[in-house]
Amino acid sequence: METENTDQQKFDEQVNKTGKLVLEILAGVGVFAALLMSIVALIVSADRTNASPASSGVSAAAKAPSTAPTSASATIDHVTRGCHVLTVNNGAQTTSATIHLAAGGSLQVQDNDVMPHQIVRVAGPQAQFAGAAMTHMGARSTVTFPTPGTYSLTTKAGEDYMKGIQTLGPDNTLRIKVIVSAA
Ligand SMILES: [Cu+2]
Repeated sequence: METENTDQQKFDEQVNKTGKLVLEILAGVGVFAALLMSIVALIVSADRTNASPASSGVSAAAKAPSTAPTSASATIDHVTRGCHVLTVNNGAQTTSATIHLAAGGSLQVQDNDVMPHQIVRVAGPQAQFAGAAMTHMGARSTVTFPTPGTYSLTTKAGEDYMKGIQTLGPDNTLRIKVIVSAA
């Protein structure tokens, strides 16, 4: 009996231990699972909190790489030597200018010269011209650049509006290079 009892007790103890162990494992798994879930929940919520400014930032970020402006202005002015020069964005007078724009951006040109100028594209993607033939002093044209790329523009000058205008040297050829980056 005594041994039987002991055996029984041992068996019971063993069952208890095993049972406890199983319970402990289950509890452990449960705690682990709960931890895992809360970690997942944290990650998800972290992602969401990151995502909302990021997703609203995406459009801004997509536009951000292109810090290029969406518009530029140039004037064609009369000078004695070479007859005409360019002034871009109120900068220095030049015969050859480089302009940076974002895709979809536009360049407005005003012809203040004593002769007409027609603005033409000599290289690069297709550009949209409005009022390209500037046929009076103060005439304006707008060139819009829909796609990224490098556009080369020049002007075809016409005859002086009035007689007797003296200039020195051959007439300048005006060149405008427009580098258009993705919007
Ligand atoms: Cu001129």
